[in-house]
Amino acid sequence: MSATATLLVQVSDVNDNVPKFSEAEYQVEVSETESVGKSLLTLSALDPDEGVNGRIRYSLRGGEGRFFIDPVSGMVSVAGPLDRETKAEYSLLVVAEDQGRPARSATATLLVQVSDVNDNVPKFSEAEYQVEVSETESVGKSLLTLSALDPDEGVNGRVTYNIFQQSPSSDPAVFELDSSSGTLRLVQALDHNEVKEYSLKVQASDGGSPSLVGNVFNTFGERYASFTVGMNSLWSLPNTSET
Ligand SMILES: [Ca+2]
Ligand SMILES: [Ca+2]
Ligand SMILES: [Ca+2]
Ligand SMILES: [Ca+2]
Repeated sequence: MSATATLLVQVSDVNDNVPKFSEAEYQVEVSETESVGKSLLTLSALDPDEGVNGRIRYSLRGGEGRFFIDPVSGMVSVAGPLDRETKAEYSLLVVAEDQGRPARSATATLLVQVSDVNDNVPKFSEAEYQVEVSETESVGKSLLTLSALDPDEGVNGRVTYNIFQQSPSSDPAVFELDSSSGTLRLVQALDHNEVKEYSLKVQASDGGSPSLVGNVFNTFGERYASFTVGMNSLWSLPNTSET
């Protein structure tokens, strides 16, 4: 008599493979005005093990909640508002972990560069400047240097100045504003009998396209520097005895 029996030998998979990213470091650029939910790139790691031993789940470390990775697909997207002026670069750690027991994991670096958008209007250091000038002040004299700040990058933050409005008006010009330095100069002799006070509206524009300037939206008061030039009367001095 003999009997046969079938012996089934099952070779069970051992979680002996660590997930492997296609790159050690990934880079991506995103505009600072990109909307939440926008997909940036898909990261992928491979794990040749079977079943749960090869089933990868992705996660992110760092990034201050501004980025999200889909745990299954590895797609990275924007999860919060960005501002290049606050933070221009994020370095995140991406983790790929299989579901074996124990689990094995690998990491890669994801560098996110936040690119600039011209989203800041030049802002004057003061809402109003005042200067008093003697009517005998010599032509060519620098009266004041205005300064407006614009934290954007490159031309988006390069400020130029001009006189937007002057009251009362004058022809030829009494004042000249250096467009790049913001220095206001006297270019005509003053006469206190004619005009006692000039009021200038000065504008600061950046070099972005389109350029952001202060002449359209009155609600942003800080875009203007209302500029008053008051003149001393020197009537009490000798040689200015008119009237
Ligand atoms: Ca594995
Ligand atoms: Ca910004
Ligand atoms: Ca700007
Ligand atoms: Ca900006």
